[in-house]
Amino acid sequence: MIVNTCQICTTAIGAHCLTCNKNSSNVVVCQSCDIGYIIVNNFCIFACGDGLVNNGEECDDSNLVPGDGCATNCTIEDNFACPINNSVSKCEKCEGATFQAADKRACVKCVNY
Ligand SMILES: [Ca+2]
Repeated sequence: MIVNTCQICTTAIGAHCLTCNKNSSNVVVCQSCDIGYIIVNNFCIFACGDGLVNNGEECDDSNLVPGDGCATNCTIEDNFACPINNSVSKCEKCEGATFQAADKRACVKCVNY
């Protein structure tokens, strides 16, 4: 039996579960979560800080410390660059004659004209 209303999912499983169904043991199982959340042990937990760049995150450097390039909500902070890879984000500050690229994935060298 497919159950896909938010109310049923959140009542049965907890907040942030968007879709769910019942397995053969009649247990409600979460199928998908709000953006920024991942399923762990049938609960949707906030995925920012887990060290993986999940759906809805620009970066994830395994912590929730502001000022290191990846903010507490897993967005890239101003004047930092966080290259994309599938593992932990390693952000660098754009210092010297560099500036943050539009996609926030690299520091771009300033060019003198
Ligand atoms: Ca994450």
